[in-house]
Amino acid sequence: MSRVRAIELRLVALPLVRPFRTSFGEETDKVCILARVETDHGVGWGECVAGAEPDFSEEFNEAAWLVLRDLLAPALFAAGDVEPEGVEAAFARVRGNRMAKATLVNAFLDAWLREQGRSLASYLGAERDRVPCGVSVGITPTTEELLAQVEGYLAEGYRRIKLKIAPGLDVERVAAVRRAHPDAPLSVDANAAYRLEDAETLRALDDYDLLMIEQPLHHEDLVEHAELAHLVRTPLCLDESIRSAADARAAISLGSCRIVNIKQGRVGGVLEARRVRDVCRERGVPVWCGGMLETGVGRAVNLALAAMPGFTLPGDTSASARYFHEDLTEPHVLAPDGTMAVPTGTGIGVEPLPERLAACTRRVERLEAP
Ligand code: SMG
Ligand code: MG
Repeated sequence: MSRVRAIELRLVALPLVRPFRTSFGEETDKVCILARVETDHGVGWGECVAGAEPDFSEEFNEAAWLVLRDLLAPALFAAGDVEPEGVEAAFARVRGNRMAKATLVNAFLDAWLREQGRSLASYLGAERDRVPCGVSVGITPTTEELLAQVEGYLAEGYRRIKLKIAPGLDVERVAAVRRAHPDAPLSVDANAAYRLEDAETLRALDDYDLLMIEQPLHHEDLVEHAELAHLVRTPLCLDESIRSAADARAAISLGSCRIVNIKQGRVGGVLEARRVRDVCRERGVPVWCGGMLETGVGRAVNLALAAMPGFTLPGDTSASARYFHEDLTEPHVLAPDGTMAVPTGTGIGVEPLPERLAACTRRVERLEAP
């Protein structure tokens, strides 16, 4: 049991090594909230995966800041002595806002595990000390540039390449990459950009031996995903649609997907992420660990998650160098065999480096228990 005494919220901004374009927009900087939780026994860090705009999800930084400051922090202070599940219970009165909740669930868990001298990976029952990694390639201005990026990532050792697609920037691009790399493990991610009427285009992707099509349709269209699953051969994977273990149960029961992308930050933290994994595992559905361009803080959490049994496909757990010239933490490094080390230190196993943190901080607010 631990009691939270203070929470520091911090908005940070780090330039990305290259712009990241998806079907819904382009980012040139990673801007996110970090929370530093102080308990009566120690300190823990959490990263919020919300972005600057409500595009990937309804949540976005300014709204998440308000929810964290005015609702979740007071609820956590009022909860008194708690264990990690108690943090989730303290937040139950607030509907949704899972990205904001994940920030404090994970930060509390980090502090709690550090106090016990235990790593997150061991707490989650991780069975591997290294995980195979994939990489997500944004939409590029030209096909040539896409081919150059894919070439580079394969040369670095990445075990799976995910191509972002959007209507009009799909079949030809995928065909070009497949021609250049006949045996590379490839997948695509549409970030909800298509409609069921686009089934012909999506069916055309069947010719390119893709591991999956990720989130082709709207995030609320589980039934339409199930219909689409009958029209394409390539397995469908859901990302935005899965916000909880209950969502995973519904999607699998309906036949909306055959694979699930688990992002702990999207589902309310690592505890719920583990429940999503459990639901999928009981039903024989493979899962993999998604990414939200996290800094080294969130990425450490993702690596621990990806090391759990059931995570049978390479995740979007790429190296620090894929995202940043300088990460906030010591860098996560890809080995030539396409694997990365799961942090072994206590808690999440990493901490922001004070000078980097200071350099990229845009705003800080300290909240104290009454
Ligand atoms: O962390 O490597 C990463 C990014 C992986 O493509 C990625 N994430 O829909 O899966 C997804 C996207 C969402 C990112 S939007 C900021
Ligand atoms: Mg996705």
